[in-house]
Amino acid sequence: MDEVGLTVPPDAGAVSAAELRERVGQHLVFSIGRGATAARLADWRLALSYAIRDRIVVPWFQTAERINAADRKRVYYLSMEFLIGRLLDDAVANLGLESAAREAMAGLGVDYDALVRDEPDAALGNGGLGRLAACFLDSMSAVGVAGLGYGIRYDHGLFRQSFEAGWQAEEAEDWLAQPHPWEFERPEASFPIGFGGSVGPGAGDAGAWHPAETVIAVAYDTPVPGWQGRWVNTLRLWSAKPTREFELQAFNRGDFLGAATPAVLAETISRVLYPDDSTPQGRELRLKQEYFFTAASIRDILQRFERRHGDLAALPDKVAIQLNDTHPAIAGPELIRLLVDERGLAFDAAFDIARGCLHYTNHTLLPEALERWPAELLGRVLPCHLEIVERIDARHARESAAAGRPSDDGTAILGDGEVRMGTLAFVAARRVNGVSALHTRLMQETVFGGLHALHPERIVNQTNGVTPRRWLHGCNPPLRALLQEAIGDGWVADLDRLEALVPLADDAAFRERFAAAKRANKVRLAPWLAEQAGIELAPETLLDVQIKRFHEYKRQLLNLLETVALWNAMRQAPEVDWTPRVKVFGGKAAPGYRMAKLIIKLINDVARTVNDDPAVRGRLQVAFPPNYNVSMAERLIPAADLSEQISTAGLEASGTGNMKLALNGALTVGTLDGANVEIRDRVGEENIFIFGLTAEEVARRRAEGYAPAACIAASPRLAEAVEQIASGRFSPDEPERFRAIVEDLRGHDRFLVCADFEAYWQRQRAIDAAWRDRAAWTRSAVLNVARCGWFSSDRAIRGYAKEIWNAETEF
Ligand code: F58
Repeated sequence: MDEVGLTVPPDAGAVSAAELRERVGQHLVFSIGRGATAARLADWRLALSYAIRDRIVVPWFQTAERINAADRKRVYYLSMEFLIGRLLDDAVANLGLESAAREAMAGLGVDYDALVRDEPDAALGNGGLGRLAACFLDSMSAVGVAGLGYGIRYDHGLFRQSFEAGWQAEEAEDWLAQPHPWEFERPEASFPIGFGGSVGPGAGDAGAWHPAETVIAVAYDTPVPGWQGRWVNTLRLWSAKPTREFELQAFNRGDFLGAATPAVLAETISRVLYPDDSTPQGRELRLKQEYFFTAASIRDILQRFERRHGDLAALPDKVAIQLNDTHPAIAGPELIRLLVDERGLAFDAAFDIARGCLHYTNHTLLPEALERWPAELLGRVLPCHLEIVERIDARHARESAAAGRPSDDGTAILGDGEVRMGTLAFVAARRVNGVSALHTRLMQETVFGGLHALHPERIVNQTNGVTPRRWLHGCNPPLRALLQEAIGDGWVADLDRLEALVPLADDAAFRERFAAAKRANKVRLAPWLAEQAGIELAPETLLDVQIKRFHEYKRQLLNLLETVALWNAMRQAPEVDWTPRVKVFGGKAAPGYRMAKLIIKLINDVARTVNDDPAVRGRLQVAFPPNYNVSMAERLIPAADLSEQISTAGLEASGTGNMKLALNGALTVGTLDGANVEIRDRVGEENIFIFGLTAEEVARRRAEGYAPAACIAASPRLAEAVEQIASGRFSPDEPERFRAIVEDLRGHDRFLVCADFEAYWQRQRAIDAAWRDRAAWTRSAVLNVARCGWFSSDRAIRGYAKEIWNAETEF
């Protein structure tokens, strides 16, 4: 770096407020082109972001040099989604520049917090899967893994949600409307990506592919600084560009629109994030997106390897590739194709190399959410890859037969005219992991049972985690300050240190300060909640939150039925001293998921009825602020008292919101599902409210022939709530509106809402009672924080590095 005469000191943190202020002023003028008097909030935000980014660049180069010098094994995290959120405050905190940034901006007459809030969320993901990828990026930098995230630079992230008369409406999201200050465009890092065409006899034994259509994948790099800026990895997102801006012949003919059409078509590939989280869309464009970013990433990986190494057989020693769900599962066939067609390796050698590098994380066992592509479609869009998939399938069948375990339809990749991407990913991977202990066991016993019998060493568990930087240090300043005083700040990089709080749970003075921090978060939330949802949140009120995507298995409907039953009970017994509650719902439904959207409307209709009822004023309110996203989670989580994790047991792979809420001192009401089980194991049975059927009981009930009508008949309060919904009590303008919900509850109830209702109701009443002994409640909350250190994504990444990637960590 010296040779380019850089004057920026390499020590990221070492910058004074005065110096930073000077740099912000320079960026405002020379990067944004605006003077201080004309500058708008966004201009100041961009100027500060560039000034902060300047502090990251040198450590970024140094990280690359260290990785190269040590020839470290690299870890590539391939994910269709990175649900990043805002970056400014995160970068500032990671670099330890909070007070410098505040002081610098105050000196310029600008409020730092307003700048932070001005940044649009980078919402390049749907939910947990995308947010996990973002936490893992943070942790790979925090613990010093030589990691690189690959994804798509969508022009439009997840849609913006609003409510029109209580119905979800979707609007296009536009995060790139203003410059995105954190990225560097890399026009030189680009690859042509082909689609369609034919496969002829050619080099190698897989046949050469002649695509009919080609687009260019162009890289955009965002540096990802770890804690204290010591290590900076990269997020590389691909954008689709046309091979030619104009078809010149058409242009010269005067057909200007026609001349631009191929370019527009090419660019549609990275135009928009698919908002579907329930069913694989049978859409060609989605398949093209998957191949587009996977192919670009694999080529980039090979190119980087080949710059320093000759022998491709060494690829598995130097490269680990993690597939975040099956969306990049075409990586296996693509890597084999490149090794065979372009490097001249034999198929079997190429397969062994690919399987040495690839690892696959599964995030769902819901059959309708497991990706499958019609073989016809795959063959049309990726003809060469379909041939390779057939060869992989045949080889796997041979291998299995040779081991005396002939594969069957349950273990075949191709079947019923479809390519089963989960099976493909499994067969082409060295390790396959589930995301909680229960989920991993269910993978082994159910969906992947046949494959597990063939390859008993392949499926391993890595329970999810969340980054303590964003999800405690960043989002919860009052608790952060208290922790700093009580136990220092070592926990930010080593979350297990929260255990030092355990004895403080019995210290009344500490508990009071802990409760005061929670209270401060609620006071901070109140005006926002009033503005967003017309709700008055008094700090003494129990704040009960269910924030996550809308899906029937997550059972927002169970929570709502309990709300209706509680409303009835309060009206019927006004003399009782009810525990006051505010119930908050937050989340989006996939635009095509009709039932989920109807449940959203029902929540809004119930909310209106309950909130307008003077009989329950000050006792029960329902809030549904629209457009739940990462930034909203950062507001709600620190203030929450109760965390709703009530999925049908066996269906939530892990959950990560459950970890964030517990880490911020909310108590969980939950089923024994996903990582709730591990949260219970750590915080202790007495500090969590578990209820309902277990995964085994759910399976048994279903096998016995579950009839929800009997559960409804046995619970008068459930029957009353269902009847009110059926008779239009919440929709007098359209009494039949919720018929689909009622019919489903009474006749089918796939997710066993009715079976778990009474247990849930009883647990909620126990929670009401527990809230009244505030010292005991706070003690439990402290113990939740103290014992949730294990749910750090740093622990998860260290686990992946050791048990899956065989990669070093720096620290
Ligand atoms: C989630 N999956 C799981 N999928 O539901 C959750 O239990 C888990 O904690 C989390 O992954 C992280 O492991 C999830 O978020 C999606 O959003 C997909 C988006 C693309 C289509 C299919 C679903």
